[in-house]
Amino acid sequence: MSDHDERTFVMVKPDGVQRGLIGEIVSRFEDRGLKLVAGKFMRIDEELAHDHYGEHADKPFFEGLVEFITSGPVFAMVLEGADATRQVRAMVGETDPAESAPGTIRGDYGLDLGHNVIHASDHEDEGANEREIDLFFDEDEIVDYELDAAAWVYEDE
Ligand code: IDP
Ligand code: MG
Repeated sequence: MSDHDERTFVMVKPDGVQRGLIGEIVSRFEDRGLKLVAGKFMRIDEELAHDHYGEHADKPFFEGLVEFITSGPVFAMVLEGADATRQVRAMVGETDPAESAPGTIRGDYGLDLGHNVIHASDHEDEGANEREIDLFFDEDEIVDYELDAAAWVYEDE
């Protein structure tokens, strides 16, 4: 894989779906030059919620988090690009929308920690991107293609 092929996992949470923000959010990543290589509109079941948020199992907010993430459909996706995991997290903002800068997704669309619109793999958690992609997508659901715009996004593509 070239330097432009780092993959990361992103998901519009049930609040973002209900508020009609899927298109806005996907657009931001497209506009940035990131390549959409997988997408799935789905409902998360209890088991997947526990696997996905396992690191928070001991936290007081865990039960509420599982209830929220399973409460309605989500839009899960895989994005590819240079330094994708870190760049996407920067676009997402802080965990708490109230602490997130305007211009970030959480800073523009959220006000409440429990309803922060979007999930993205944590670049500070080594391998979280690959783990989360594997959890949500089969290998044959990830689409291999050339993004013509990449020749303009990257100087050396
Ligand atoms: P992240 O989504 O920015 O990576 P994490 O600390 O991994 O943040 O927490 C996972 C999710 O759990 C958050 O996105 C948020 O929805 C929820 N969460 C985190 N901390 C709290 C809290 O203190 N109260 C309620 N929900 C929380
Ligand atoms: Mg996290």
